[in-house]
Amino acid sequence: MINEIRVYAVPLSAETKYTMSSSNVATPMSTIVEVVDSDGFVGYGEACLASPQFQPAHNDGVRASLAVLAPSILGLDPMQFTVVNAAMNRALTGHAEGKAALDIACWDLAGKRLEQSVVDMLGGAQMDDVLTYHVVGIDAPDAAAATAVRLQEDGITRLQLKAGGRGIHEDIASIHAVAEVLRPGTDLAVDTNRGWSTAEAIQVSNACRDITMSMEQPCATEAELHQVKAQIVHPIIVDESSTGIDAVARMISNGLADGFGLKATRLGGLTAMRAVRDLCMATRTPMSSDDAWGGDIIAAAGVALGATLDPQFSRGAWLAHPYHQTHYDEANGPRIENGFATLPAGGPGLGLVLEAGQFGDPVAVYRT
Ligand code: 0XW
Ligand code: MG
Repeated sequence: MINEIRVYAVPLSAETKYTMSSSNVATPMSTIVEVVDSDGFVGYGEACLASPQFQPAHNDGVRASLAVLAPSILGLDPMQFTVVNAAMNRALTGHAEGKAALDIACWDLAGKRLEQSVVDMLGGAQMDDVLTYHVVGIDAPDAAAATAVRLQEDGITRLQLKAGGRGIHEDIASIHAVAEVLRPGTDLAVDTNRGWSTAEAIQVSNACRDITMSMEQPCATEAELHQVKAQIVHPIIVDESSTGIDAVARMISNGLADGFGLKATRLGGLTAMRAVRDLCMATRTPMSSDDAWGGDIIAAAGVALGATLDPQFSRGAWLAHPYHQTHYDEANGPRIENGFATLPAGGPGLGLVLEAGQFGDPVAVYRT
């Protein structure tokens, strides 16, 4: 049974400039949880929001939510994910990010108990190395194109160009500049992180009608996405509006979503991601397995889930470490080579080797 939960705060500064329509990423404080059971097995989970503007949650709030969530699962069997999640949902409405950190730690711990990898517990890998996608930030057209060239030289075949938060003529110029340097086989998504009005989204789509690309979360709300859907020529990928399995099911069945950008921390962890994955795969709906920001723990969870996707319906995984260059496990933390992320090979669970005390003093400790 779970008898101790320790919480750590770890800064993960963006060393490479990282820009979105709503915000620039500065120094997000990642929340790491260490869940210990009565036999001394330890599991790790993590949640980290890129910026307070990105989605309705923030990093101090994650740690505040744990003051309610952690005590609610003390004494429970960490292998019983359904029971653990039900207890957290009874204790606190919402706050999926704190729930995700604890849920992921339970998967890691359960894997160590079972001597199985989280990938195998999720059903097994359909890819050994996981396709990744990379961001081209908000920039002048020539600078954005230069980044796109460099990323493709590094073997990247999936680009996410950020847009929004400035005049749409600048966005349109950057989209055209990047499109001109795309190699055959490179996929382009233009992501405004909720940045355009409906009129702007329609204008951009029309101005880029000859470009093969998708539009990721072009507007802020599901209602606005519906409004633009009939008037744009590009597929819609839903990111910020995919807040839970109910929203995902609705947007698949009403035809709004052509694909999803999914994050374990927004959905509530690997248990929730597994359910949404099964829904997406059963309905042949492409999805990515990424997260807002974070280190090796959330990356290992994202890559594990990403490896289990049917390759035809995988939009890839996104990892933050190329931007903050921090590894918790230098040897096993997921690496990207030639556009693919490796699965951590450090043993069962998430496959990372983490040491007690490596994250400094806990900011909170909860005990039975
Ligand atoms: C590229 N991401 C997965 C990471 C950022 O924090 C935001 C995000 C997205 O697709 O919006
Ligand atoms: Mg997005």
